[in-house]
Amino acid sequence: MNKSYGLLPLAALAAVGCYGEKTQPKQPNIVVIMTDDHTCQAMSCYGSRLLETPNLDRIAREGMRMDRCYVPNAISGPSRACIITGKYSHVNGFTDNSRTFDGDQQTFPKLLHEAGYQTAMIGKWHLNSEPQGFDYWSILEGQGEYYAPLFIENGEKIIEPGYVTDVITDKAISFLESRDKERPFAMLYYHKAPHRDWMPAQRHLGMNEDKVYPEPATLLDDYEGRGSAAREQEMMIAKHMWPEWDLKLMKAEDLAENVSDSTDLARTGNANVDDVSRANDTSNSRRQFRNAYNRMTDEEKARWNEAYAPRIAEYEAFEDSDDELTRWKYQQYMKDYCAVVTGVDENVGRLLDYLESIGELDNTIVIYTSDQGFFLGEHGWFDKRFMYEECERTPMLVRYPSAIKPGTRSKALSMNLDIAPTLLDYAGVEVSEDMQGLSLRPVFESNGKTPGNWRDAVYYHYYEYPSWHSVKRHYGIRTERYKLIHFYNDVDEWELYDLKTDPQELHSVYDDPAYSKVREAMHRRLEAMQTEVGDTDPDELNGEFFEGADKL
Ligand code: SGN
Ligand code: CA
Repeated sequence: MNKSYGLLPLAALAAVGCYGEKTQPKQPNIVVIMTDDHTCQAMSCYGSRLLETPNLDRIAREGMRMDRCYVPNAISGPSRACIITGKYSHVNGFTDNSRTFDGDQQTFPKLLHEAGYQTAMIGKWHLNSEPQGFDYWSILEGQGEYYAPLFIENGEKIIEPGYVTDVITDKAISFLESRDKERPFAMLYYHKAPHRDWMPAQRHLGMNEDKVYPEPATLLDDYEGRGSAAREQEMMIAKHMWPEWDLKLMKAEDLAENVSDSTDLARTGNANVDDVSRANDTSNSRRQFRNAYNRMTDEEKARWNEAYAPRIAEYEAFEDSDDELTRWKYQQYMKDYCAVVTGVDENVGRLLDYLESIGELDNTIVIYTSDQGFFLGEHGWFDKRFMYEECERTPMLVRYPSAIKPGTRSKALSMNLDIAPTLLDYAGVEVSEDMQGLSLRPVFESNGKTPGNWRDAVYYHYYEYPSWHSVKRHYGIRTERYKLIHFYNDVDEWELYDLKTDPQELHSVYDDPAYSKVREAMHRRLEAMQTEVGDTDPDELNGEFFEGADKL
């Protein structure tokens, strides 16, 4: 038996209602729930008007909702690497999705494992090297598939029948069932959903058919007031959302496995992004969707065809203006995205209920987060990558009743880099000096008040350009009120936003004389931050060949 558990019976350790150190078990269980591309705008506990997420809301109601949690690099692999190392991308080396994570470096699962935890990694890993430090791992290959997903399980490839969100949860529960009950566990339970192309589970097909979603005010944004990065991206619902892959506008007769209509090789690794940009290369759309669709069983396909037939008919009859088409596409996007989030919500509920049924829920730190936020039509966009609020900010809910008062909300500036030191802190494992995140323990244990000497700014650096969606490289800093961004590489442009007067980040005030003092102060703060985090030559990748182009 682990010695820290030997001291007191579990029931006594899981005291509710006291938020001090004394009542906490030395080694609580840990479950980090991560979704892919889920954003606060699609969670009812964050005030979403798009859908209800009762099980995620439960975590917020029984724990803490963090309102200002930011990622240092809003893209999958990099964000995941930041979480497990507690270090920025320029330090852990995983700057963009093409990299291969150096798994020999220190990570929090490894440290927990050494401290006696049983560790598991289940779902989307996306770090391109084998997981290290886990007793059990079962990961999706690359992005993974919604139906009949392929897993690599402790090194062996297996296709699992069913729907990915359900399968990941089944695996999580069976790991917990077969664990050594004498030792604490730390499980990374990482969903593929709701990543593009937003394929709902069978039971959710058509569930949002009659809904009309509120449109974001900036759905038809003209990008006035910002620089070339906002204008030149390729993530517009109007132009870059593909009819077949994204909107499922493909008829059964075109979907047969033996039909082939393109020689495009982008997904298999030979596309030259200089010739044709990915997001503009719609020849992928049909092939990708056909591949995804043909993972379904015949019964599943039949239900799918029935569910999407009305949408296809509507599209074929569409005669309205381009703006109306954008608005229509936005509605279809939301129907699918929200249905996929419902699948996540149900499965998170299933996992919470399971933990409760075995008596471990209150003795477990449950974190819910996403690898970044996402655009749900704001600025006319889908995808992420920008240092703008919708995706730099990520959801963060934490339930741990012996440290966190139920129903608290925190406005403290937090980062996903903080997850590693926080968990190590609660597990009683020393947090090494080179970890760059902060333990959130003082934030959790001050009933929603931001502790006095807490951080006053968060740093950001995005590198993946040229690549998917053509978002230019940029770095910057966000404080309570302002955001300073530098777009570099093929441009040299600064943006400054006053988040108090312009929360939607529509008008850069960088050249506004009224903000000259703020601008200077923000430049100074940015430089100090870059020194502090060790990103002292942030433009250094300038001109370096982007090795990711053929691997993403
Ligand atoms: C895929 C998607 C992109 C998406 C990246 C990165 N294209 O390449 O739209 O930006 O993943 O997403 S798709 O045609 O394959 O859907 S990330 O969350 O994994 O970083
Ligand atoms: Ca993602």
